[in-house]
Amino acid sequence: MRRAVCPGSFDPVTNGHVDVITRAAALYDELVVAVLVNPGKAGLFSVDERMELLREAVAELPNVVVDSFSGLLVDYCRSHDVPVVVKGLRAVGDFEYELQMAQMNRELAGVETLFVPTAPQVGHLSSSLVKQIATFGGDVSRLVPKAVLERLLAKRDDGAQ
Ligand code: COD
Repeated sequence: MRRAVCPGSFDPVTNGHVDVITRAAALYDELVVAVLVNPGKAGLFSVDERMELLREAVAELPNVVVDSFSGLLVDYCRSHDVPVVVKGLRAVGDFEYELQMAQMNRELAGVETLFVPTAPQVGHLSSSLVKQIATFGGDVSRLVPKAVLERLLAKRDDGAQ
């Protein structure tokens, strides 16, 4: 069985992530989307919320599983017998950082990285920009899955009270 992992913060999942996940899922028998648990960095959404939003976003992809991990990605890969990491690439900035991580992950554990170039219509999307725009009342309805939009609006309304 060919397996791969698509790791990230996913705080929250955007249409850019969904595009990469959908395309990667077509290449493997099973794709694990793994949310990093980072105790040093509180996100807007808890890890459980991120996983729930991811599950809703990929509900129509039967071979995608959502999980979380802490520590090194290569340790997750080793313990779950996953030989490939899939990453999305938006621009040169992504490439420099992602290349370094890919080389390190290969050196540490022989884990290979597959880069999926972003689709032009979502290449400008990032979770941080989406959060910023939503916080200040901008329209992110075309940038995120429906469930994420609803949660962002609810969080904004809570904050405004
Ligand atoms: N189009 C295409 N790809 C996109 C888009 C988009 N619009 N938006 C995001 N992506 C890609 C990103 O390039 C990334 O590959 C992935 O989707 C996830 O993005 P984020 O922003 O949710 O997550 P990151 O970049 O914060 O995740 C970083 C990791 C958690 C993967 C990384 O820090 C990690 O592996 N940490 C574990 C600790 C570890 O092993 N460290 C040593 C590394 S050598």
